[in-house]
Amino acid sequence: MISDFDKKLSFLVETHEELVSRKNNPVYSGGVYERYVNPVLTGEHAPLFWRYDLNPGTNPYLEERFGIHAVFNAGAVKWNGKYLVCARVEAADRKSFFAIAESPNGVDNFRFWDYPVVMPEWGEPATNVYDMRLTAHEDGWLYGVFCVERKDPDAPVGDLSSAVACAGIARTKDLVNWERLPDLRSGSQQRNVVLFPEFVDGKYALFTRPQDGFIDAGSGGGIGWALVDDITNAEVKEEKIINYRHYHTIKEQKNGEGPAPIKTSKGWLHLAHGVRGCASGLRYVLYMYMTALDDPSKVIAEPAGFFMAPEGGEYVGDVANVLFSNGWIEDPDGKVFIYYASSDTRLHVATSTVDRLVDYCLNTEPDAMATGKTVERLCSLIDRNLALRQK
Ligand code: M1P
Repeated sequence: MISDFDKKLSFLVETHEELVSRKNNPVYSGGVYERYVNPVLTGEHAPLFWRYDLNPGTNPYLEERFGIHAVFNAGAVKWNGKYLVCARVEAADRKSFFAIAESPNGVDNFRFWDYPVVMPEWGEPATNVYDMRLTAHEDGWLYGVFCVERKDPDAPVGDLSSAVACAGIARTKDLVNWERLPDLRSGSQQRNVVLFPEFVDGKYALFTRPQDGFIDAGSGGGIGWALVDDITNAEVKEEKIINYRHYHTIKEQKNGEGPAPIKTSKGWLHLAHGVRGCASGLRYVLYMYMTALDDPSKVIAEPAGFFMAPEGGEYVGDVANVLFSNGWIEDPDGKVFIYYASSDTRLHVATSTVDRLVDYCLNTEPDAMATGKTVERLCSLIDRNLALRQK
């Protein structure tokens, strides 16, 4: 006779396999990229052997023993022909950690490796780690730079929210064994730090995001740029802001570099997030910009407004109204897989090509910072299109 435990387990195994193996299809989304119908990873994609004690002797009711409610903000890399993401996995206890999932085609069938990343500690053990950017550096290492969060030792008694964020740095040759390097030293808190893939003047280069406090960028004017002599003892000595926040834009409150930029013949392609405040809280959207090939810190183009904003079900989740991206993969044929997360809950993919993204950046007009100019821009497009009709 089949026991209740076995019946429940077969149901779980069947539904999990259905979820993980379901095919994903693109939908037309306006020409620059295609969104896909299904998220590529959710908490439910986590293996059953992470979530359940599968021994009927110790778990007769087959209860979930380790809740995982969110899989989001993932670094990404093409590795031995597979599309790999290093996702932020958040357990029910609100601690997040990293785990690698791989797919044969980049858009579906993402399966987690058996174990999460066991990241060595550096200094005082972290309370939380998240948002790893993966960079295959020309020095031959694959780096992971991520946010490390610890309780603020100077927080007043009773303040159980204040924290200190800095950038953790680790490197690997196989994504299993990680060498943890000292955390980045900087005069301010840092989040969204990204390692540039090439040496610049013989130094390692970082995109930074200086911030006054744990949440607020404050006097931190935007995305920064810093050169570092030694990545095994990294310190921001000088930092310049290269991509500013602006009043009444999608990045009024804060912004942050996404994945490491993609090199193209016309410049470096950047994906970033911008944040503004509104009555419903903070709104996170994605935007793009380009920097010069011979100076990756010099902005040469930035289309007005957002590149992607939450749509439909993407609005809803643990932290509503958020799109965030810290991973993309460029295939040799120029196809780009953009891994973006919605509302700190699930991971999605959108696809485009380097050519289309460069075209978007170079041929979409920048924000002229005033409504009259926006109307002028629209009227000019209408003029040109209506003139076509009369031909
Ligand atoms: O909750 C939205 C995002 O908030 C933080 O990003 P930022 O530092 O730019 O505000 C991060 O915690 C990120 O993981 C999260 O998605």
